[in-house]
Amino acid sequence: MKIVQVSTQPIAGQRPGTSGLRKKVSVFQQPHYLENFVQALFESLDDRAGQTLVLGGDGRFHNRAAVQTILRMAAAHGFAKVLVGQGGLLSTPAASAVIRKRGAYGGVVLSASHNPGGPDGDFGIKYNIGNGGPAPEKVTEAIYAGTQRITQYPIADDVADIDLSRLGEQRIGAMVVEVIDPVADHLELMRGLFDFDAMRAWFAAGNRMCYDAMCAAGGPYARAALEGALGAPAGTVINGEPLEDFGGHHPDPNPAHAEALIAIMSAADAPDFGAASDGDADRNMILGRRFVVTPSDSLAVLAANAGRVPGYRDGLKGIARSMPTSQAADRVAAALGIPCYETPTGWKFFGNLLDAGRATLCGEESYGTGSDHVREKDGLWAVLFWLNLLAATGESVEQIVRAHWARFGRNYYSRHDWEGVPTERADALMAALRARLPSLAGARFGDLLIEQADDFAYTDPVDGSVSTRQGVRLLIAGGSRVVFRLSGTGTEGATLRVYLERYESDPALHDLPPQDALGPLIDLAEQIAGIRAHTGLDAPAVIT
Ligand code: VG1
Ligand code: CO
Repeated sequence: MKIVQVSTQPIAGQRPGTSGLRKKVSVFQQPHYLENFVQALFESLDDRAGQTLVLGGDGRFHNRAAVQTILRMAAAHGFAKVLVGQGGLLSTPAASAVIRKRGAYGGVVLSASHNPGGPDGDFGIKYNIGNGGPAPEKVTEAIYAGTQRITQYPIADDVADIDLSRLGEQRIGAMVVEVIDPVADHLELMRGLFDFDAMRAWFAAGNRMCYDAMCAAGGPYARAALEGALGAPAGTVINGEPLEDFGGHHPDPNPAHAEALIAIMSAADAPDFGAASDGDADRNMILGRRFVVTPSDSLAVLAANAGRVPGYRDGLKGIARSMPTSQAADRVAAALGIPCYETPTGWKFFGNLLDAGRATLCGEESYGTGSDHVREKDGLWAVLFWLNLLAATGESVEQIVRAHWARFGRNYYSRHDWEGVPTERADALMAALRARLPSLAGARFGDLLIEQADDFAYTDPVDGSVSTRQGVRLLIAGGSRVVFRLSGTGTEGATLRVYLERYESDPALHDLPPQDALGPLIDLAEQIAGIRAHTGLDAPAVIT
């Protein structure tokens, strides 16, 4: 193996966002773009020589080429071994599981998650540390700093591509590349948590399910678990073949982007249970027959029913949710007598709580749910958790959720995404909102009294690190909230996310259409933030 030093120079804009560095594929294809970032990453890992890395991605366009480049750079940096998913594929939760099980130093996940793929779509890269979770901010900031002072990077020059289809060991110089089954370790973990016999019996009794893998990384995992281990009929998983462009779709499991599944679950002969996962299979959407489960409710329902599932029978240590996620989980935590933590958006903020044994379940309003079994959100895990509940109770999805509302009350919830806003306009909106904050506390708008208005800041209770400016909150008397923040995962312009929540204890009022129930809050958000005037848009692009 010959190592060459390639001269390069810093490229602007390589700061990781909510979940890694995401850019258009064409940006990643520019000379040195990927290499510079990987160099800054490897350089930040002081004791990398002789270590084992995990590598894989969601299978989108550019995944395989990027895998080969990263392998050649890893060899030049003296890593002893890299575990790569077959075909370059590893879902985000599977990468987390493999890092933990194999005791790897860390892992590189190539994903832009729910963003569209293909030559004109997006690409992404993120680094996960030895606990299997996304690198915390101090690591991503060190990587970013490295990208700003880079002058050269080493790479193995005269080596053939690794055959990613062949399981087993190959070599680049002294470095071993082991191509692994991307599904096995994760499936084994699932078997240890859930009652596979009960779920198998549920299918054997004729209950039906539809899992939409959205032509993304989740397909092989869902097929192995549902159609393989659980004996569900072939065809239970649809769009199960990962495609480089996700079949032209947006692999984002929400009612707006998973239209085909919504249609199947709305039909007269709809299956009993519907689910979908995103590009890298860490998100999940849960559906009953003609019934949609809000992700925030899903977290609360899983927490309230955890005792019915083998892996959580001994109880939960705590629950953690991102700040914009509804407070439904807080009510469950209070009933269980366990803490509920509120963190900024992004899974990296859950890592310390999970490592310290303070939280067992975590969730985000953006269709992300997970637990301490890995350090990422996990789509298939959430789906199996629900399936285990259906099998254990014999109830339907709708019955379980309605019973939950009857006991805890309903947190009506919606997120409005205003997409494609010019960055300056979005920044101006947020700046104006922040400037108004001092005058909003105590202000009354019709029936709504704003009790507190602030910009969310988080102090990590484990390591004391502080993250500021994590979203503007209007906390309203009675538990309602409006939250504003800008997305940190997009690649074009800005996306304004407006999060709306209203608590309703009266069971007679648990059947309102959410947009109606939240109407006064939607009006309040417009009145205070001037969304239409600032963005120049008439309506949100996506409502979930
Ligand atoms: C979004 C979601 C956030 C999630 C993140 C990564 O971030 O809101 O909850 O953790 O995506 O998810 P943002 O900054 O765009 O709001 V994934 O499945 O795209 O890696
Ligand atoms: Co994802």
